[in-house]
Amino acid sequence: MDFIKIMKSESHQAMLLTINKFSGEIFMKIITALFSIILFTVFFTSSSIAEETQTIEVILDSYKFVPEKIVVEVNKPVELKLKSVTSIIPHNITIDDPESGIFFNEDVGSGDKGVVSFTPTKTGTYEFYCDKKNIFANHKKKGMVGTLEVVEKK
Ligand SMILES: [Cu+2]
Repeated sequence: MDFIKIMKSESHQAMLLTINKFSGEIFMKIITALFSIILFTVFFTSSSIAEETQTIEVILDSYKFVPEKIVVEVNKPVELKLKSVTSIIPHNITIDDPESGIFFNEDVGSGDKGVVSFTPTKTGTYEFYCDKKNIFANHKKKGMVGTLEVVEKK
């Protein structure tokens, strides 16, 4: 009799253990699913914000900008990531057209980086240039000029 009782209680415990293990697995699955949903949401929200900003890398060299021509869409934020590749000469990027939301004057030291952010509000073609000049060189006259074209949204 005792033996049967022990057997019964053992199988009961084993069953409880199985139930615990099973609910533990379900719990982990729910947690994993929730975590995936959160990751998914964060990823898509951030990528849609990233899509809104037009990010362009602009290299400042002596005496040129690469690329020379930048095309962006109107009424969408623009971020110019500036990177100087010179070892001595500091440069700059300038546009002054407040009416169209495009105005900045950013110095970039040799080998340095910088960022310029703006939102163009009018389509058109704008000239950007380096405003550095000294007795040796007028950077704009030496060819440190580029074109920003603001076009309608696609
Ligand atoms: Cu310059």
